[in-house]
Amino acid sequence: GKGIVNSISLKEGEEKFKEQARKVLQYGAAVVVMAFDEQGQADTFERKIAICERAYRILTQEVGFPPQDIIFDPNVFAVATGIEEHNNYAVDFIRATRWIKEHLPLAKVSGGISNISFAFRGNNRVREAMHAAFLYHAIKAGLDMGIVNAGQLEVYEEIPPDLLERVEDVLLNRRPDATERLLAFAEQIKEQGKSTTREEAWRQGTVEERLKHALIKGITEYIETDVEEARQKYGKPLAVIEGPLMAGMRVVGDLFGTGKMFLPQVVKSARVMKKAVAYLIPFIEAEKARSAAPHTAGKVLLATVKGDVHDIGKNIVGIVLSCNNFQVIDLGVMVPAEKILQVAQEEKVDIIGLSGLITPSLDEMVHVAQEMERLGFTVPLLIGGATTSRVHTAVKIAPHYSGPTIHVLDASRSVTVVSNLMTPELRERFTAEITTTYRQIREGYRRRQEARAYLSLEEARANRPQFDWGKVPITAPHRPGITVLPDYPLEKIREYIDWTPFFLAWELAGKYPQIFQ
Ligand code: B12
Repeated sequence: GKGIVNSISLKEGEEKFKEQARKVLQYGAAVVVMAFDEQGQADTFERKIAICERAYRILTQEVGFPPQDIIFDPNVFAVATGIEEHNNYAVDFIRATRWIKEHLPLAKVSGGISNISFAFRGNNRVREAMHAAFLYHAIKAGLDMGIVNAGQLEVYEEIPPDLLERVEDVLLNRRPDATERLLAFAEQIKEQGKSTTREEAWRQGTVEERLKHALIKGITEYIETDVEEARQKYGKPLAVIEGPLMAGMRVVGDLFGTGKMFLPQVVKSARVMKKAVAYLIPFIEAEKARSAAPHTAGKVLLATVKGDVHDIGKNIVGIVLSCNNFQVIDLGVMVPAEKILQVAQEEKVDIIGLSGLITPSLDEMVHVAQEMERLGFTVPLLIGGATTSRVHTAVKIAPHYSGPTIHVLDASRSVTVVSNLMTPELRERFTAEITTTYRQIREGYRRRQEARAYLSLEEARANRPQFDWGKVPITAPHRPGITVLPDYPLEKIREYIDWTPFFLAWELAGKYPQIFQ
């Protein structure tokens, strides 16, 4: 980690500022620079950017401060205070953030998020909605980090539309009566807040909806009851994990990926998921104890690769494998290649399974495969985790290792794969099939790459689309806004369906409808 000094500013003039900056530099720390100068704290867009530009120039040109270690805090001030001059505060912060990211290379931007909603102290629902919406817009403008009470944060997508509209009216200063409208609405919500009806309405949904809601909102209160209901409905405990729970986590991932959920919220979701899985483990164990199916035991080493902390999926795989009589050695998360291979040798494991969910893990897995080859390993290498894929495994990982290298989609499939690998009569045929399939995938991939002839940069630029808007008739929409067509003939909708993703799912590359040609 790296220390961050919070904070310095031009409040006491340039000399003091430079002296403090040099001290920070001496310790190798990064620094938060408040948009503050001799005249006071910057409140307008113009003052914010002028101070940040001046501080940036002094730090980079006079002090020799690395620009990537400068974190500007362009001051978040409370909006909806009833004072007209405050109405543009959120807009000014967002604009200043965008300006800093565009004009002050490598500098970062931070902010004290909860300040924005100070006018609504005592009304958590409004405050939480304001924080989520403000973060959503500020992150889009380039905000890198923020200080916020993670317990006081709503999921952007979950803010009721009527509240969101009023909150965004205030934050984006969209109408002169925005503050009054939000205040009036806030009173209403406060009243409702006293009866818990609205809060608990989600309990009326189907079990799948309730599980999804609990995962998104990070609510552990009812998770065991709901998981039990789902277990009875789905019959098999693993089906609950791979069905509704994974579906919920996918939604969490999508919301996070689009900036509508934030890391502390995902941490809460992960806790809910872990609790749900923990509840199901005894059932998985009991189920396996009952089933008399013989299994060839073997030793499997599991690890989440270096740099990656995701372990929910790997843990599930570990449980499922141990319930199937395999001995599992779980090395945990962030495990360097050397450690994995050292333990694998010491313990004489039969199979190594790597888990990884972030893009850098894909390269780390390639590294592990290279090391296995270098050290003369022959045991099968299993690859799993949400960002891994069969194509990546076949194209990027398998060529580096002469032992079997197999992508495994989920925990249930891991049992079949490991069983096949551990059963002498099945192993050869199974690995031969995989080798052939992966070779075909590689050839298909290479053909697609070769078929792509690239233009030079100059040619591509000369080839840019030319629009002459003066000549193109632009028709105004028949009716602006959202038009809901609740009962529309499917035959008509059919014409508009883009089947490309369908073909992609079947690994048939090409765009629809040209794919038929
Ligand atoms: C929960 C979660 C977290 C939690 C993890 C908690 C924990 N203890 O695991 C926390 C909050 C800590 C977290 C942190 C981060 N996360 Co995260 N996280 C997720 C989330 C929402 C769900 C993951 C999950 O648990 N899924 C449920 C499990 C059961 O599924 P699974 O892991 O895929 O496992 C199944 C199979 O893949 C398979 N399997 C898995 N491993 C293995 C191994 C073997 C050997 C086998 C055979 C099979 C197998 O079996 C499992 C069961 O069937 C995903 C989104 C998603 N849709 O995956 C993002 C996601 C993975 N995270 C993401 C990111 C960016 C991060 C952070 C970098 C965020 C940040 N800015 O700091 C950090 C990463 C820090 C790090 N260095 O690793 C991105 C990754 C994008 C990318 N391509 O790089 C995702 C995709 C979200 C997104 N859409 O942006 N995250």
